[in-house]
Parts: sequence; structure tokens; C-alpha cells
Amino acid sequence: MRNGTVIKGVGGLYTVLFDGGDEIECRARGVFRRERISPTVGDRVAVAGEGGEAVIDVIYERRNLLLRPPMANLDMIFAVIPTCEPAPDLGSVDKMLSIAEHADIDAAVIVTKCELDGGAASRVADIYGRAGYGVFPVSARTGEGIGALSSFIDSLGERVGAGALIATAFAGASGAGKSTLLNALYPELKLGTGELSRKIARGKQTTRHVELYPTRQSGRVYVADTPGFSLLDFERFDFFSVEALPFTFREFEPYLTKCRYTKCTHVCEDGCAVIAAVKSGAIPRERHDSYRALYAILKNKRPWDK
Ligand SMILES: Nc1nc2c(ncn2[C@@H]2O[C@H](COP(=O)(O)OP(=O)(O)O)[C@@H](O)[C@H]2O)c(=O)[nH]1
Ligand SMILES: [Mg+2]
Ligand SMILES: [Zn+2]
Repeated sequence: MRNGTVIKGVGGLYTVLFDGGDEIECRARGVFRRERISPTVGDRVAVAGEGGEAVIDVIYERRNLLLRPPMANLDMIFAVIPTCEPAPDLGSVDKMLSIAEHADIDAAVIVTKCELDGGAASRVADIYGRAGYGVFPVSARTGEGIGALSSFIDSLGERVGAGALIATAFAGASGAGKSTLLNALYPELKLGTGELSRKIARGKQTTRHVELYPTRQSGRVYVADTPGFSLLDFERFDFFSVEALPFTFREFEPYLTKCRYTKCTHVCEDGCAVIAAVKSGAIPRERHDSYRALYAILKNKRPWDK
């Protein structure tokens, strides 16, 4: 048996990167299908057998699991937000960041297409900077910010305590510029970009798949290009309870124990310390708007509604 990480899975065929550095394509034991467990990109696995006989025999316990996009054991999510074209949808970004916080996955923000509107780029960067996230303003067109982002991604390789590789993902709306940016960072990837590739993908009815790509020939950091989240059904997003929601907004944390009522929902109550912080400008108003929208969704949901 050899240990490795699933870096790709399409139609029941998985690519496993062994800890030694070589790869194999194989299927999973039938028992997983019967138990409705799917090997997921990012899974740590043990492979039994050789060559055509090889199968995924063990899926080790996951540190975290996202359903949409399907990924396991993520170390970092990059929320990719366009400056414009398309207009940024901060509600969707905050939902994704909230899911990441709840799954205990670190996150950072990338603001793309900065050359199109410097003012708009600064406004988005300011919101997420104040929310406590690392922010990388970039332009694949001019090359601005690419070096800083590249160094940051390289530096993730020094993180200790993770698995055999560091798994990161670029996530964000379709058209945000994820694939273009990955190509600017790592030209050897040659990912499809733009309207054309999306039309081709639809025409061929290709299954959306997630794949972890190496960022450097010999590095440990891998990055996934994920399908745009505008394609996803957000009413059915990865469930957690409404009580957990305030803790998924990292900049709310210093205020959560300071509200007048211990059962404060931080939506509209008198004496709410979170709302006072929004009014003083310490918490970005846009983030609180997203919080209230997510609160309204989660308040009426139960796990079995999924
Ligand atoms: N002006 C400008 N356009 C960009 C930039 N990066 C990407 N785009 C364009 O945005 C569109 C969507 O890019 P793509 O990488 O396919 O987005 P994805 O769906 O997030 O992968 C394409 O037409 C790109 O040429 C940028 O830095 N500046
Ligand atoms: Mg893309
Ligand atoms: Zn409150």
C-alpha cells in the first residue's frame, strides 16, 4: 500500500499523486460506492495493487470537506473578486468566506482586473482588509501584483503540520478572471479562459471537474481552478446552524460578547456591539449586509432541507 493525495477525479477515475512524487490513475474499491463515499480531490488515500490492478483502498479521515466545489483537506481558499466586468457580488463572496471559516480553512482575497477601475479595486480591497483578510490586488493584463501573490503562494509551502502537499483553491464568480490569473502565475498550466471556453464546455456537456495543479516543478503547493460559483445553487450550500454564523465573520469576534442581550442575533437589536461597530466604521457595512442576508437564509433552514 502506498499513500498519496487525490489531485483529480473524473468519471470514477482518480489521479493519485504519491508522496514519492509519481502519479497513478486508478479506480476506487467498490465498497466506497456502496457506502456512498466518493474519493474527493484533496483526499489522503492509500492505494493497493500495481498498474492496472491499482485501487484506492483507504480514504483517510478528512480535516475538512467542501461540497461545492467538492474538495477535501483544503489549506487555503483564495476568494477571487473582479473589480468590474462582471460587477463583484460581495454577498456570494461572503457566503464562501463564511463556509471556509466554518470549515476552519484559511482564506485570502484576490481583487482582479485592477487596471480597469483603480477606485473600485481600492474599495473592495479596503472592505476585506478591514475584515481581517490578506488582500492581493492584481491585474493579469498589466502584471500588477502578480509577483506579490506568487511569493505568497510559494510561502505557503513552509507551513508545517499540513499533509504531504498544501492544497489551495481559486474560487469565485464565473468571469472573475481565475483561469487567466492562474495562467499569468503559472504559464505551463494553459487553462482555458473566457467566454469561448465556457461555451465549448457547455456544448460538450463536460462535467465540471476540480483538479489540483502543481505551482512549481518541485514545490509542495498545489492550486485548484474551481468552476464559477454563479453556477451553484446557493440555497443548498454547505449547511451550518444559524448560531454558528456570527463566528464565521472574523471581524465580528471582538464584539460578540459585548452586546446588551446575551441572545443578540446582531441583526437589528438595541445595544448590539456589532451594529455599533458597523456605525463607527470598524466593521465594513457591506459585510454586515451579507451577514444579515445569510442570517435570513439560515434561520429557516434545517439540516434535512439540504
Ligand atoms: N481587463 C482585464 N480583463 C481580464 C483580466 N483577467 C481576466 N480578464 C478577462 O476576464 C474574462 C474572464 O476570465 P477567465 O479567466 O476566463 O475567468 P474565470 O471564469 O474566473 O476563470 C476573460 O475575457 C479575460 O480575458 C485582467 O486582469 N484585466
Ligand atoms: Mg475559468
Ligand atoms: Zn449583537
